[in-house]
Amino acid sequence: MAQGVRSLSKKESRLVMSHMYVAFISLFIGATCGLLQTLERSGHFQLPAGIGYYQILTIHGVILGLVLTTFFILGFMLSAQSKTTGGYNKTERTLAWIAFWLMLAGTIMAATMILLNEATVLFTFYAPLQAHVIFYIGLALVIVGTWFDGFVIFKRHARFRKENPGERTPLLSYMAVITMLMWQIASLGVAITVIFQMIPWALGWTETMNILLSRTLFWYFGHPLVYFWLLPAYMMWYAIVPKIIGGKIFSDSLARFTFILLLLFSIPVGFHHQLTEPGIDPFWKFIQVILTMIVVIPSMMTAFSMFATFEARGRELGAKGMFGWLKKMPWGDARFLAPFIGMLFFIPGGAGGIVNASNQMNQVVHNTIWVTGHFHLTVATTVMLTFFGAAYWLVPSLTGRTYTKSINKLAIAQTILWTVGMTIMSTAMHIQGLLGGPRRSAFSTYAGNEDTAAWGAYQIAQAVGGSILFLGMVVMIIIFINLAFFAPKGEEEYPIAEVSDKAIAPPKVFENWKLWTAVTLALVLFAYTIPLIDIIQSAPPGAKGFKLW
Ligand code: HAS
Repeated sequence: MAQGVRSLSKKESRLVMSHMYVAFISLFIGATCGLLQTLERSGHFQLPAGIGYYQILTIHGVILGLVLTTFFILGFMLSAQSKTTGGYNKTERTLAWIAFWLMLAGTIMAATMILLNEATVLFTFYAPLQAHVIFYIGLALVIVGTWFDGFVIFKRHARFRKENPGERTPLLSYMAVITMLMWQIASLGVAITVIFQMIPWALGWTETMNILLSRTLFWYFGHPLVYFWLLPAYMMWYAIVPKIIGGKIFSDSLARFTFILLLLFSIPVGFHHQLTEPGIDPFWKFIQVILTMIVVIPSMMTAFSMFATFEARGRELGAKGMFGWLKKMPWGDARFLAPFIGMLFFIPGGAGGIVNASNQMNQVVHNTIWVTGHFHLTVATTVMLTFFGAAYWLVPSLTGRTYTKSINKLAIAQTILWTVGMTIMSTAMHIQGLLGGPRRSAFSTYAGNEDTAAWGAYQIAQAVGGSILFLGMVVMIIIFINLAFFAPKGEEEYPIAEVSDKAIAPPKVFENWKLWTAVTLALVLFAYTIPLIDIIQSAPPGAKGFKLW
């Protein structure tokens, strides 16, 4: 039998593919729950066997938002770093496996509790909703697991610099370091609330907790969490999509600078999720709204960079005018089409984010299903379509198989299904949100109320969109299984673009990790110290001094 050629060593391919199996099993479970939710909200379907709406919603959010993303992202980043730096040594691989098993054990613990209806607390697990302690311990294990991966990524990058003095570090490894640095700093917040507040409370050691503090620590982590989803998609846009279209990276320095800005400004902005929350001084909300508007800039730089890449390639192929490049792109290749549609969806997704962050407008949309529409455009389309596009080359390149024309056709169909389904569902969510429709709310909670009659049509539209998305998910799973186990053996390229000859070399200061870590921490301290002191000192019931509970 013909042997396939893998893009990474067999050991590393196995490591990365283990992450991919968990990610795609999660896609199946989570998206199935998503379909059930939209059907139940349409008012024409009731969940069987006494299963509760909020239980399904918790599985959907945790499995897709936390598990699928984390496993896919870490798998992808390990593969990209290994590919561009020359591979991991035994210690690094062992640490990455420890990370994988810790995350998997944590996931199984948390998922079991949700399935037993002992952790119906949604993906944000806000107190006073309380879960079984095993759920929180599971979450803590997942986070600790990701820290191990972070150390592997830092260590490998440092080893590359030591072994290749004076040489430019690989762009994808650099971006992975920034992503994990942001993640390690941000996840401290959620780790603190889980370990010091939630676990003692769930064990009954403490009767109450400072809820505002726990929500603030959660959102200190929650916004960088959404950038933890976005940055790997940006890695693919900057370094991989140019290769797929036959072009080059427009500017290595611009890409690195964008990532530095994302590191600096994605953490001190959590209050934009708490704009309607009493107990936080409006001045500090205002400061964090300004910082939120600043973190929009690196996304604008990314848009600019992508346009430049497309235009430069288009002109090489003879395109004229500002949008002539559109005719020259490989539309028939799903490895390009999927991430490109992801980019397109980020235009309304990002605009919606700016609406959310604008204090007055936030009062209109907060806690409405508009917000759900926003994150289905951003994470569920921009990020997911980019990840699907990557899976089409990543999986066969790791399994020593090929991405055939027939699979590509199926992948185009999946991209179209996802685009159509998400357009219908998220548009309906945005409109229903503007009409005041609440998010996270089962049909039964407002059925029969005359004031809410206008929402009905939008909920049916969401069920139609959700059903199309479900089909898209099934097609994606078929493609994944095919690429992992059945596609013809061969060699599939791991596409990484070269930097354009016209681009200048990045300045040395970009590798000054002490500086960037210090500036990040300084911004965090600036944005959070005084409000946190306030939140702790003014904790009810009239407590003075340090009060976690
Ligand atoms: Fe958000 C809530 C603000 C981006 C995810 N967001 C959420 C929640 C999630 C989420 C999950 O300020 C709900 C959390 C919960 O459960 O409560 N968000 C923003 C802002 C941005 C933003 C300012 N969000 C994201 C991304 C996410 C995500 C990215 C996931 C991946 N978000 C908020 C706020 C809330 C919020 C408030 C709280 C709402 C509330 O009240 O609860 C910005 O980062 C957006 C910047 C993006 C841009 C777009 C740049 C466009 C590009 C595409 C270029 C296209 C090309 C193709 C090249 C400015 C890069 C062009 C081709 C042609 C042919 C034209």
